[in-house]
Amino acid sequence: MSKKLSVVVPTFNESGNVKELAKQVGEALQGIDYNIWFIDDSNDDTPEVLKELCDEDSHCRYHHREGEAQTGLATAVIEGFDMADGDFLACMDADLQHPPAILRPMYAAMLSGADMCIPSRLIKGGSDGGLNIIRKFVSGTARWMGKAALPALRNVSDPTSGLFMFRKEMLKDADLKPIGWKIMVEVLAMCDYHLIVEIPYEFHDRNSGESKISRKVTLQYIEQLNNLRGRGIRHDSVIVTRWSPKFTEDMVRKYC
Ligand SMILES: Nc1nc2c(ncn2[C@@H]2O[C@H](COP(=O)(O)OP(=O)(O)OP(=O)(O)O)[C@@H](O)[C@H]2O)c(=O)[nH]1
Ligand SMILES: [Mg+2]
Repeated sequence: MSKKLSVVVPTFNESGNVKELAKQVGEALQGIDYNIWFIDDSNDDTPEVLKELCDEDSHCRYHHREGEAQTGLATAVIEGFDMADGDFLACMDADLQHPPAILRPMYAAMLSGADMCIPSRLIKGGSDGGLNIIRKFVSGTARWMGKAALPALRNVSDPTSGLFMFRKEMLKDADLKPIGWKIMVEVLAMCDYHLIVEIPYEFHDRNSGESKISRKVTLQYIEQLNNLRGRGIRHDSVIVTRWSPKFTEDMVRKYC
């Protein structure tokens, strides 16, 4: 039986990106049963653009949050995970830094039996898209801190990104506490899983609009790691497999 995929996309002032993202996701997932859930906290015209998009494209849904007690990226993604009806859930940024074409090999990895697929910029065939030295340093430090604090992150090459796919069932008994931006770190520490597949991908420059990253996000990450050190569950039998670019192509041909 075919497996449905829901792609959850958090949005904050991304009106210049959402239509292009939906188009590219549609091209990537031809023949696959999928939908896209935009969870939006914008204060510009993004909700109007999302409404238009959802009227035009039956694969798209959106939920605009206003005046809710909690806003922010983490609560948006977790709300999206709760609302989405896919067997597999993916999380992807709206600004096209995560190329939508990667969704097809991620889906193939899930069909091959993975519990989670984590694309990586840092394995053979991947690239960070020429991040400047400061962003490289910040991102490297975040990874180092995460791995030092949490054993669950140690065998994963790119555990702090916002791009991943997993079986929705994994959320059933997981106690996710949405603080900050690093949802995948929370999933890796709190969910039960056995097989992770890593596939290479090329990170891109933001397509349009501005970055929302701030110093507060860094402080929240430290708070999150500290909190997860006490709460994280044991992962005794996890296997992390890395696919080469060639093997990834073969698996797409086999499964999709
Ligand atoms: N719903 C929601 N989405 C958010 C919020 N803050 C950021 N986002 C979205 O989260 C994703 C990641 O944010 P970015 O600003 O691209 O962060 P980044 O990729 O680390 O920074 P850049 O590399 O500069 O783009 C984007 O899709 C944003 O629109 C928020 O408060 N609420
Ligand atoms: Mg971005």
